[in-house]
Amino acid sequence: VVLSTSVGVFSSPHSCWWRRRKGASFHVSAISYKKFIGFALNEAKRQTHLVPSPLQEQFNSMISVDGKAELQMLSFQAPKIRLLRSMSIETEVMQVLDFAVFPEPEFDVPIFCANCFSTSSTNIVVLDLNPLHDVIGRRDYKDRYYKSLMPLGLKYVELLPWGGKLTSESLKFFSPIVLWTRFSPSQDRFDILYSAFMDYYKAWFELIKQAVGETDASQIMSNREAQHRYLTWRAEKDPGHRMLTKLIGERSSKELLRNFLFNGINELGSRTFLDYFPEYCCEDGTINEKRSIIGKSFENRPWDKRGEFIG
Ligand code: BLA
Repeated sequence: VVLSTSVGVFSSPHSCWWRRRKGASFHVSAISYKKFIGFALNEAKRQTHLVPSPLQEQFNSMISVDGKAELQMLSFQAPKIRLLRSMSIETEVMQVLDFAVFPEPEFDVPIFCANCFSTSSTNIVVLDLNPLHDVIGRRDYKDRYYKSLMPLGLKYVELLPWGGKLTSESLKFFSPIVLWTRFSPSQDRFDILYSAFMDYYKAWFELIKQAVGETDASQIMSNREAQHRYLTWRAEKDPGHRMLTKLIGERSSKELLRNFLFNGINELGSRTFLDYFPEYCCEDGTINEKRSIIGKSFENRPWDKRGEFIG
């Protein structure tokens, strides 16, 4: 099963039929994130010893309720890597990529995060090495992982402008090099996005390669809790939920979110969403369904060129 899926992924970079020919206009239906996945798996295989995750058997491929969309899931593990997983969705009108790599709790290395949502009218993208710990309060952590990456971030920040206001709570999960952008379909932008994806991914592998595993139990615990908090946030409030529920129904979508996309929720900790984010508690003790309590903010990029938070 893994093989057949991978073959599909790997065959696509060789058949770049969508590539721009001189004078040809850009057809949105031609967008595909398959080459992103193909690159990511090849690069990971070059860098480390990937083996299929036990999750692969359960989460492989799904067809949407209306029969029009296929969801493809791939998952692996490797030394230092708890989970490397991908979900892509392709329909006639929409293409989605949700790609993430989570380190083992011995490492406080950031989480690789690429989320792209494309239709014929827009592309919504978050590409980042999401910090595990607070980069606004903990300068040591920020400097350790992001100082040397600022030039890379700045290069793409100029090419992929800030996407405008967003759920304010999301910001503490983002790093000073986050690429949060929206753009209308264009081959040039799509090429820039692919290049950014490759560069950020390679940068992430550099970080994990150099990282030395923590041996102090309380540090490991703190990494574990930080990752659990991140997973808990995304499994509950990620902007893709509504679309996933529409595609595969509420039950399957919950299952996909908790057991595949944000796997680790049941293993890395036992605190609940409301333990981490009590401001979402309704009077009757349930979780407020709003995505944001504070509201949307940050019309402009809230970091300066040195990566200082100015929001
Ligand atoms: C929109 N996706 C967004 C937005 C963000 C993200 C910031 C803008 C809306 C907002 O402000 O919340 C992405 N937010 C993230 C990420 C983190 C975060 C990656 O906090 C990490 C910490 N997006 C997906 C998938 C789908 C998807 C899988 O990743 C669909 C299956 C869809 N994202 C999607 C859609 C929108 C969106 C439809 C626009 C709708 C909206 O603004 O709510």
